[in-house]
Amino acid sequence: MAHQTSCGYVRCGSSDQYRCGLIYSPGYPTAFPSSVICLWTIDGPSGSYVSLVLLDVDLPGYLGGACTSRVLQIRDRFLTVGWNTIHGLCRGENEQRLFVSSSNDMQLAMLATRSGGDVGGTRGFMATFNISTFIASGQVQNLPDDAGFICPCGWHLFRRNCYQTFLHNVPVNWKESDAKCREVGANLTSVADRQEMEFLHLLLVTNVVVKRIADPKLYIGLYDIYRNRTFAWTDGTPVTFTDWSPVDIRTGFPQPDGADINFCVAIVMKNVWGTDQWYDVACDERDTRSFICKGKAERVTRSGNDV
Ligand SMILES: [Ca+2]
Repeated sequence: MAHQTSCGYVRCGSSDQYRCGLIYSPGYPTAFPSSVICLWTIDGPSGSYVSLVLLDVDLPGYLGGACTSRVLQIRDRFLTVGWNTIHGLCRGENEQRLFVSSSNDMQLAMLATRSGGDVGGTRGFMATFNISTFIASGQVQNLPDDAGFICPCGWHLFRRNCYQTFLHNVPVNWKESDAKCREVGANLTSVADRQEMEFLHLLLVTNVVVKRIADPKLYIGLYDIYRNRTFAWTDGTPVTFTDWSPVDIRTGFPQPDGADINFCVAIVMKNVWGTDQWYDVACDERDTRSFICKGKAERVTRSGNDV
């Protein structure tokens, strides 16, 4: 890894809480070195994500018309999963291109060696980045409707309901997680609309990504009642909103796909910036310890009956 002084890097904002910056190859745009190995890690606060725009790319990775080495690599990861190269460039791209990280960090690697290609006459690259956090489209805290309602310790109040993510000591299947919620007088959560989903997403960013007190796969109360993609909530509320993942990376199919007897539903977090992470999953599989319960909040009475 090269020293930061030799790899171009400018941050903006105060030094302890920078939120944006500029990254460029050594000598950009005039003097690309014959050999350079640089690694930049953009590291935002836990729960944030990184947006990177490649503004100008002109690299020496081509030799005789063929791509000989991925000179510039963009790497992403989520939670403890290792770095995954999501894009590699040999030379340049005509259009400016945006990359968004799954969670709070992103890596850029520059691996240009003299044998790797035609070094002469290239500018290198320049990119800008911004660090952001997920912002709900509406208010999700201190709602007027919630005045006078309370939740059990550790549960989260939203529109007169209480929510909590659980981390069971051993993996559970969907039905077992449903029973665990009922044991505490709740149900697996239903989600009535976008606002409730955004409230839940913020809870998941905190509990799954920042505090790590829940697994990234969490069962919710939706299930395929007739096994023909007719979905219902276990708490009996009508299905008025869904937030299916547009694609399952493993199968390539948009969700719900009914694959592998997928008759139950889980939120499988793969990034912090999008709520649309619902998957239909196998009901009997025990590959997560987590689920989300939702119960009615308690009204606090002035007479002191509940105190
Ligand atoms: Ca599925």
